[in-house]
Amino acid sequence: MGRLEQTWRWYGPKDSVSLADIRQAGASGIVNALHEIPSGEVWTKEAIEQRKKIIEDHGLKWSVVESIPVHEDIKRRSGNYKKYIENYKTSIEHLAASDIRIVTYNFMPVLDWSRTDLEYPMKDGSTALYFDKAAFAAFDICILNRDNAEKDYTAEEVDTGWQYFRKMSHPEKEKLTQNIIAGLPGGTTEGVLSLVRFQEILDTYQNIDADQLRANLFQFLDEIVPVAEKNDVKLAIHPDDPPFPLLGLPRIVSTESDAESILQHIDSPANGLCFCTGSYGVRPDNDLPKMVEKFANRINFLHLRATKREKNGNFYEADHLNGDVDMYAVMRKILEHTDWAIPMRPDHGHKMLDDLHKQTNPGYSAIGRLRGLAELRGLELGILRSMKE
Ligand code: DNO
Repeated sequence: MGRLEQTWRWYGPKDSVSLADIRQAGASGIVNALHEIPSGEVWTKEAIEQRKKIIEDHGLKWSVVESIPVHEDIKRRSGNYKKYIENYKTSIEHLAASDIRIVTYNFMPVLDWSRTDLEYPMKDGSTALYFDKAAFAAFDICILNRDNAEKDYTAEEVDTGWQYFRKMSHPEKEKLTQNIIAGLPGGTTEGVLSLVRFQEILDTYQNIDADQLRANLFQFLDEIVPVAEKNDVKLAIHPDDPPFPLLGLPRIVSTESDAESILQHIDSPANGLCFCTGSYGVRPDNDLPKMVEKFANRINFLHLRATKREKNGNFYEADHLNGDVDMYAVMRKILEHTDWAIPMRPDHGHKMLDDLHKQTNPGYSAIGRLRGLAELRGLELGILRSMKE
């Protein structure tokens, strides 16, 4: 029988949620990255040890790295990718030397996660993150004006995109643009971008389709998994968020069969998943409890949150126990089919209560996640007790 290690994502000393706050929230593990180190560079032993000490001085443990970013050159297998892969290996070795043994990463080209509205009002007065397909189409077709963008949408979606665009004020267009290309913590891998620069980066993927991107991922894995194995490190690939193609870019970690092909490529515990219920859960064809059962011994890290699908492919982030994700079934499968303390973090809480008046990282305010953690912790306890009785 497994159990969960309760962790919390901390964005480092500049995070408005402090380590002392996190301790009060009831988490014991910290999920952290050295965000100040540019993508591609080595994480030095000194920098890792320094951060580790800050965390441990608060009575907490640095349990998971989220993430060592994968440089775009590695995803494209272009430019300096060989050097960046060597650097990636060195960073893994350095983390292992400090006894930090779970490393999350993603292989999404250009953008990490994407939402169109970062303060979508909920009926109870809190706000949530929202993905509106019409808004995204408005950005893609009318604001970015990407060549042939219309081809990636149905005629109806193009139409709604234009209608959405025509109703927007100038500041609203600017805000949407910022939300998509620079609004989210850990967002673009190359920092704040102009639209022109953004388009240039998209263009670098022109000749890379899903098969090519998958081949590039597999070659990356061929190099880093042996290093992870040797150093007793578990890798955890995060799914595409949202789990469908955007901006003409290929996506390769969206479905059960995507995950399966990655795990099969190298059949090793070091080559595992970050099972993010909110990301996989956006697709109705992903049966999450079934996926957990099938991949249980390869799930190295868990992000627990629930998305709620609406019509037209829109979705918002619901309360942790109230979305389309059957959290009870997911958690029960995890506890039944694993045998170690998998680190879990409550993902993307609502902005609520006092946090509504504060500047916070979208999705990462304190109180919404505190609520999520409390609910998930209670659910875990209930299931564990019922399994023992
Ligand atoms: C968003 C996060 C992602 C995640 C990366 C992992 O909230 O789940 O930014 O950290 O995709 O590499």
